Amino acid sequence: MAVNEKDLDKILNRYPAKVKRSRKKHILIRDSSMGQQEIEANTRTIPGIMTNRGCAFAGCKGVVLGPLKDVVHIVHGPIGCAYYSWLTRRNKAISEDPEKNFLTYCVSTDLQESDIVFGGEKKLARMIDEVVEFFKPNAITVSATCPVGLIGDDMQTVARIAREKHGISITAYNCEGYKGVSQSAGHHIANNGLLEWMVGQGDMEEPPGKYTINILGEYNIGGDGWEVERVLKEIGYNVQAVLTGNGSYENLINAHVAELNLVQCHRSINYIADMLEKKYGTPWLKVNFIGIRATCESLRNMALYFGDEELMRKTEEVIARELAQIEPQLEPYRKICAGKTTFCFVGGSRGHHYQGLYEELGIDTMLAGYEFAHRDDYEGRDVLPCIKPDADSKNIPELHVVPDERRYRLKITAEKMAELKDRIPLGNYKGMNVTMKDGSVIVDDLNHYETEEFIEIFKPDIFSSGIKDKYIPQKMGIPSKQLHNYDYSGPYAGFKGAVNFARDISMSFTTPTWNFIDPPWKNRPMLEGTIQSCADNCSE
Ligand code: CFM
Repeated sequence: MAVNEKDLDKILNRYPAKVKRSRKKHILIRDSSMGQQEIEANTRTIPGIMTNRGCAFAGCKGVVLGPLKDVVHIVHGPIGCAYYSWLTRRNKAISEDPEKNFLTYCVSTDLQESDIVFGGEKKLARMIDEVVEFFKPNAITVSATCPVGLIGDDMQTVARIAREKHGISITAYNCEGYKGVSQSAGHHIANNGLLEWMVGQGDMEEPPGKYTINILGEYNIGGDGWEVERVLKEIGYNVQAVLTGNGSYENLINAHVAELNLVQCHRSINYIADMLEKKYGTPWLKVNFIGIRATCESLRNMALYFGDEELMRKTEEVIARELAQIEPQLEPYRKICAGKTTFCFVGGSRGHHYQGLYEELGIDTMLAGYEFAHRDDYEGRDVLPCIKPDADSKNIPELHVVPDERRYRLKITAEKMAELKDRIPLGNYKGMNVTMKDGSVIVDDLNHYETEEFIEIFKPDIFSSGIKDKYIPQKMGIPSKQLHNYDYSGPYAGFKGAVNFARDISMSFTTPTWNFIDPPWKNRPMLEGTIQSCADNCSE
């Protein structure tokens, strides 16, 4: 089933004219003959539209900072924001020292009406004292929710005084929910804080071993990061820090010693990847450990970067061994999945990352998009100079980063860097659009109404979704697979993760549940008519 401009118009015509004009810019029909197709992204959702987006607080505390396990993350605000961002993302963590894993706690200043009227600074200061006394964490972060910004609590000063008092890292993040158009703003705020206050605070001067890397933008959802690390360690890599899945302040402060930074989720972490290159001279490589082909390619690109024969040999050996193990396991699932179709709509990176894995199972992506990504995640980083800053993006501070006088050093020569850039995505990401098939649809900030309409057009066999949208397709008789928290399953990354994914998707297709529900179009009459009043022609 293909879609054309007329079909799109039919969907958009239900909107008021102004809304239609706006939404039209967020939807593309992929046509490679048109070269770079521009899409509008990272702009405010129109009030009244049922979006799946979150807020800046979610992006800062929930996504980027929250997974650091040896840190107590204080939510400064009313209890709801803390409660609903408590353990819902399935970013797993395990600590050698169980006393230093605080992720299971929900810590909040629980602001009451009197605090909103008279200010919450004293309460916050008291809470920090208590947290230090009870938990003795390696660090504390304080994230602001909406009312804190409105009443003007000076969290930065509270944090500075507490830092001096307790002698540990205590940092505050002005990530009020309304700051920016989505959680994406919060990613940026958190990236700034990690660079300013954490990375580089350790005293390591040299990498602790050969092939020392950091993994950026891997959050260990359902254990993804563990599967990736298993393979990397087997090849011989030394993972210094992960930002931030199963990550720790303890390792993060020495992240400056890495020879290479891997970037898994470009959207949430590209800021610090760039800033680390400027400050320490560490290049970043775009990787994707979702999907078998993408995993193999990422591993091979890493080996090319280090340019070591032994590393390349070991990489091929591990790839061959892993493939021999998983291929027979995938076989029965491939038979179930062959010829099926999907929608792949996730937050900021997975809408792209999962398409390759679907393809390997024989599943075609008809529609894809991101909730809150920016134009570069669709069109590639070459578009960055063309993106005009607006009032919302100017709201988030840009750090002015300069090379660290003592620690900056080029990890590879400038010539080698230039040569590698032609061959591998070093410091570059080409975005989602180029990998999508002609005729497929790309939608930014897909909403509930459009979801229903596109489902009726394409009738996909499965829908990749989050908690807010998953019940729309399910009520229409179409299985959905949450690609945010994996519906309590996972890991889906790397080699073994691909088998888990194939199994879960196959179960969705084969469960008899769907025999009990009919999609709306099944019972709808083929012909539609209207009944006219007979008043004009009738004699009575
Ligand atoms: Fe990156 Fe993520 Fe994603 Fe994201 Fe998220 Fe997430 Fe996501 Mo949900 S950091 S952009 S803000 S890959 S929580 S682990 S699944 S929307 S596509």
